Amino acid sequence: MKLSLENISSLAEQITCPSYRRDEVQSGIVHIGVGGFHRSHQAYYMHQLLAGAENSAWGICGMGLREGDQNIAKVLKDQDGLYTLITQHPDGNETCEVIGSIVDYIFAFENPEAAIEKMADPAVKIVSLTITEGAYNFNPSTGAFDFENPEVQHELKHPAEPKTVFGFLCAAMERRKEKGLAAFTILSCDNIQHNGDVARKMVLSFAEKKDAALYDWIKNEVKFPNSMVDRITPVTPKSAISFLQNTYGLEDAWPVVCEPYIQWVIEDNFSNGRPPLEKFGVQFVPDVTPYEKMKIRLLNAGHSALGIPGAVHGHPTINACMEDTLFASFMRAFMDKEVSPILDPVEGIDLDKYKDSLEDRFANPNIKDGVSRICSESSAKLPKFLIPTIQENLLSGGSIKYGTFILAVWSYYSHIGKDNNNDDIEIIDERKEELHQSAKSYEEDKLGFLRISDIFGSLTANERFVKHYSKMLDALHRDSDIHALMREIGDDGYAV
Ligand code: CS2
Repeated sequence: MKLSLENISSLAEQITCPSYRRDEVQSGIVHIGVGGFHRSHQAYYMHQLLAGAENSAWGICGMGLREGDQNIAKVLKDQDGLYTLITQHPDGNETCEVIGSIVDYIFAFENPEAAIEKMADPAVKIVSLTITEGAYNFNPSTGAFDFENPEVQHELKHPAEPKTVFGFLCAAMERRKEKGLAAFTILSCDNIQHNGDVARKMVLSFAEKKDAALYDWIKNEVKFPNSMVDRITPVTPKSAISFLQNTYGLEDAWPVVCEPYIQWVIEDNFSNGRPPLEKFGVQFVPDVTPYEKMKIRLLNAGHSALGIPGAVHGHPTINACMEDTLFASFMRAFMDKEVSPILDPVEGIDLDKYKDSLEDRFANPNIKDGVSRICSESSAKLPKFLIPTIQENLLSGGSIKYGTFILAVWSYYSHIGKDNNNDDIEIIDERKEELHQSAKSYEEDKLGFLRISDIFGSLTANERFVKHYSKMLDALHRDSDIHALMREIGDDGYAV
């Protein structure tokens, strides 16, 4: 039976379905970037909230700004916004639940006017974002907004034709301002430290170029809480679709698979009210900085520490990396020796236990999180997840060899594009060609890869870093033996 509103009462006999009247739910939230993560995380929290009485103002209207969002737009339209969330437990059990919190969806790429009008609806109180790390459009080494971006240039000249999140948000805020409406909150849910502050800085930079009065209005009225989000959500495997079909007779074209763990920590700083999410385990705190730094530098960088060497070694998934004891101990040593020393204490969190729990989560054999997802868009991720850790350790005189190894392997991976079985590595990165060209210059210039300064800053100027990096990259080019190098690094083959 096809997943749709019409079939929900029959489906409810087989599988848990929304218990609330979806036709009575209003969209108090517009969410830009409805990917797997949004559907396993925020939409799941809102689904729990909607099941409670008097919360019907907090449904979600999903929005897709990119051409590539057409698939999700079609699936959600065909299924009345419904989808199944499959939570995979480490013991092999799974929990399946139909989620109903996405009550509307606008494919903004095709219909920008409808998207702007929706965001200017008085019922909308929050616009939340999972637009990926790269879409914040800043130069990671200077932090400045990139006005060279051709899409940004286009939308500044033609405000009625927004392309990026900045064009859309500013057009909507302009309309709210004209109508005399209260501002919405802009809630970033991407893995960037100080994600709210970064979103604010970028939106204000764009608005300043557009219109001084709008700039002032945003500055005074719009709140941008920082938040830390967490739930591992792999790319949906085809097997999830057939599993639902075989187990429940349910036809869902795009379910979501995730782990049981879920966390959301938000600064309690909203422009126009917020849902009472604390009832569902969301933590509201005055300052999210220590939580987000801990999560991004340990979990996200830990993923890259496994995924990039894993891709070259030929491990398909993160749990396969964790089954390889050399990989698992490499990652733990990276966390213990290079990340823990630069973290601030986090109230109520025992760091060792947190790292233990990350190991368990990564090892969950039923998540099968592909290394290709982890390595995707590394050019946007590593300047946020890893490079600042290396820079901070260089300043303090701390260990850098584990982090440096990850960068050396990334360079080798971008250059050769083949794993140790001689199979092609699937590289997904907007800057793939540029990364390949600079990595390829290794023969003439060993540090060629690192000369992309907006990614690596001035790492090439640091002697200690350069010494380790060159030695590791040479070793990789000699025999690409990831295990041998991991062993050597662990055995103190590379002095601090
Ligand atoms: C991953 C994240 O993108 C990545 O490389 O580390 O998607 C990670 O799975 C989530 O942030 C978990 O909360």
